[in-house]
Amino acid sequence: MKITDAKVFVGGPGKNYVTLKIMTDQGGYGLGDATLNNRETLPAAYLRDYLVPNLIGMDPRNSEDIWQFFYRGAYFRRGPIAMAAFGAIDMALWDIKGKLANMPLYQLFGGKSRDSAMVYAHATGTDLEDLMASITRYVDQGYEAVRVQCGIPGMPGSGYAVPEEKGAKRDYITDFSGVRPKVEIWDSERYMRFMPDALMAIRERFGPDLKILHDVHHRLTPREAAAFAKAVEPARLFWLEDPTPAEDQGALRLLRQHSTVPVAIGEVFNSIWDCQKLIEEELIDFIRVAVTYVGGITHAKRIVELAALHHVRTGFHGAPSHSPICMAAQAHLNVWAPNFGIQEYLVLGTDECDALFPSDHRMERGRFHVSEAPGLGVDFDESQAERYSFQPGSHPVARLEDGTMWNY
Ligand code: CS2
Ligand code: MG
Repeated sequence: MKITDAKVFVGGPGKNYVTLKIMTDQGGYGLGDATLNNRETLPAAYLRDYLVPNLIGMDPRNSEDIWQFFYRGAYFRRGPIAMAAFGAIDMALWDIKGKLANMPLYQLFGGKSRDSAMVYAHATGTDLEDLMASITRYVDQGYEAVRVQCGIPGMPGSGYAVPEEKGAKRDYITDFSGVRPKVEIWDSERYMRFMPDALMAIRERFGPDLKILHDVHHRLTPREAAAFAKAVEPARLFWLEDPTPAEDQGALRLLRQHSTVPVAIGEVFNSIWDCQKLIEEELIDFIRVAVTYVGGITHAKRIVELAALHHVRTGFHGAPSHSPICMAAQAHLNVWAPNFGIQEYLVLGTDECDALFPSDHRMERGRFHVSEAPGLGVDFDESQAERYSFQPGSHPVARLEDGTMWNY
């Protein structure tokens, strides 16, 4: 069996999805997602210029060897661009394998450990009352878990993932007015003064059962993060996400000495080496890698298995930047993984997105139900894809009030 061709598409409804389609000499095909938020054309170029020409003629069933060939063969290893490109290939090869076996992918991993996967939604508010209203909307829809982000009084620009107007949503932070980012202002002191009481007020309003998550988006120093984690303990969070800059794996030691708040980190990681220390030293409780950014299912599974040895559960990244192909790969891992924790999932399944990526995966009352179709269980409609093209966009950047650049 041989790979005969592979095509790369960039575009989608309000997003720049990077979709890879690998064709075989037996008429079948597999799909992969290489979307790297706000840098989408780069994994697409890596695929088109270097990886696809090498893929032609390879046996698509040898997904492990193909992964090693690209990873080791590049010599200059890792990094988000390369790993997203390898990730798309790996997903597509698993998709082909599942279709050959005529089984949904989770069966090839070891079957189901659960019927569906708990997901969390994003509640956002310009102020606490606005946030409470947003949480209520999700609780009423049956969600058991909600990430809460709130505007900070006195902070111009308000804070990470906060909407501009009351009642508005801010799920997707990319601004498509061009590649020059808008500037948001950050003030750790004001944030640390306000947020612990706000989280406690949410706990009191919604009672003991709601799973409350909060994302610091890498903005505190290790000492500040330790103090913050201690201060939010009474709110009994499900997790505190990215309290410190993710590249410093040692930064969480101080937090661990001062607090038992569950910690989640990893959405910016590209490999097992980025989280090895965090997992082996048991400095985290949830690993948040995305299947796309860590080189696909082959490498993500290795991370999940290392995590399982150290009581670390999964909480895969599910920002709307990932296409339904990545979300499908994660859905299969979620129903299999013995150490599944939760899945981030933003309901952005607009009609256009469903038309571009038809599937039987379904979300119901805060739970994701995996499709029983062979392979990944998601398709790609090329005639729909013709409607879209790359749109330049950017994240905002963060600066302190005096102008100093900070972590977005
Ligand atoms: C966020 C992301 O989902 C999350 O937890 O931290 O939305 C992140 O800001 C984006 O993926 C950046 O592209
Ligand atoms: Mg996050």
